[in-house]
Amino acid sequence: MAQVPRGRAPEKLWRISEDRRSRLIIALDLHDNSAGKQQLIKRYTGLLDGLREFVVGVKIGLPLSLSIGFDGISEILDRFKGEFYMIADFKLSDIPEIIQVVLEGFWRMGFDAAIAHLFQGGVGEVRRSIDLFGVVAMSHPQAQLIQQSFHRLLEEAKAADVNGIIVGATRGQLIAEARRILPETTILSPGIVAQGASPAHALRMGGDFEIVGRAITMAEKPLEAARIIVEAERDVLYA
Ligand code: O7M
Repeated sequence: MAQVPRGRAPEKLWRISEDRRSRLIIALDLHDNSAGKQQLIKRYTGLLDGLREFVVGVKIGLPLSLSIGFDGISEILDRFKGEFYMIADFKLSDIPEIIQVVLEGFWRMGFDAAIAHLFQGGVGEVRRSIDLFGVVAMSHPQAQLIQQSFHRLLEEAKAADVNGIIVGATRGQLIAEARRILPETTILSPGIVAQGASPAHALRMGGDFEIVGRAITMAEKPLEAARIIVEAERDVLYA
């Protein structure tokens, strides 16, 4: 049975995950101006309705916001915040006062968590109205500069006492290293399938949750795509 990390864990995320026996967070990045807003909201809510058996968290950022606006996002939050862990991914990298105000806005909208960069410093000063995750290592091959600062960013994550960190699933060794250095910190890993990491790879390396976008949202059968990923995760977690 998988262990829930102690530390400052994102409790709602772990609770839903244990109920559903899943570590899958969906990234709703579909950016689409081809349809009307209400039609798009219907499409996204239909997608989430169909996926609640397997998905525990929903990550929303600029692409979806540009398609349906913040009021459209609020509609989705109102409908689904009771069932999923809702994450605002705008990769904040600002002065602490501004991050704090933005977190309060996200909290009012109904988000459970947000994602911030750590390299700008000061994240530890932010009074948090919702959970906060810090980016430590990114999945794309060009992320060299950030990767050179990997250990410094882990220190920053620890000092800021974030609720979790982001380490790309394409960087398995860095997941293992992050787990070694911060044994109780929740690790979220994007980069599954569309960016080359196989389902459950991040979990095998010591990560906790896998963020998946296109492999599900653009699949002909999103439910089947999600099922395959979650079954691979269960093989690792509950073998
Ligand atoms: O599965 P994909 O490749 O379609 O989508 C991956 C999602 O993860 C997408 O929403 C990216 O913004 C996000 N992501 C990365 O792909 N790489 C990173 O290093 C970090 C993130 C991320 O979510 O950061 C919080």
